[in-house]
Amino acid sequence: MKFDVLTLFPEMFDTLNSSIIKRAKEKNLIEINLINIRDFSKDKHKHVDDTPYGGGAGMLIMPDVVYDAYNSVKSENAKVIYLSPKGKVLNQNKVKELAKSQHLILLCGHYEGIDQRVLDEIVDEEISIGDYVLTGGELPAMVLIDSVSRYVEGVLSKDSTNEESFSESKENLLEYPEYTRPLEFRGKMVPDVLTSGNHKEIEKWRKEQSLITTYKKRPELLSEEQKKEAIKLINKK
Ligand code: 4GY
Repeated sequence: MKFDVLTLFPEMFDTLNSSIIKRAKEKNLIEINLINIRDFSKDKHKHVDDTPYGGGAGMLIMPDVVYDAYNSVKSENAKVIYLSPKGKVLNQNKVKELAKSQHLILLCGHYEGIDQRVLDEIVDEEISIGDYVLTGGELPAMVLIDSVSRYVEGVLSKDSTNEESFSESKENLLEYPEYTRPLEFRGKMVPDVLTSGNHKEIEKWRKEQSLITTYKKRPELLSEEQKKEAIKLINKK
């Protein structure tokens, strides 16, 4: 999977040189190319922005430089995504869908944004990572790269993809609580069932805990049926 990122601040993406994403790049499972929009400036002072027609605060990135940056990376099967608070809010289903693409071009705005004409010309999809305003599209682009890369074959261990299929795709529930050594921490014990060796019981307990956790923290994720079930489980204790 190839990500081409059009940005004025490529150095912000240094943070993708750690951990799982670093390893995915080293294994050539994903490729992340950073294209500095400033390299496509039309003047010797490397200007890329100008004041908005009609007045108002701040600067806008000019359309021609963005268009030329796009033309330097475009491909037949590429999907162009603009990260912006006006977009549809990203969720796990959208992440999975994007992971099927071979080539994503991520356009990052900064300052007051980008001239609308080039957005209308090249953008296939506008995506937001949540209803709040950032200083640029770079952090959202990194969020998208990170979340999508997890679905690229080989990036996660087989184990984690299996584990996940329960809480993410089977029922869309939150994760159950997990415990490791020591067996006792500040007077609190690890739940008995987890040390019982009874794998059927452990699976049942985890399923119940997922439902209870989701009910307590994010009840809006549950159907009426699931909420009734959660209440039953909570009263059982
Ligand atoms: N939220 N989700 C977001 C954002 C900042 C000016 C356009 C968000 O995706 N992007 O807040 N972006 C703005 C800054 C240019 C992007």
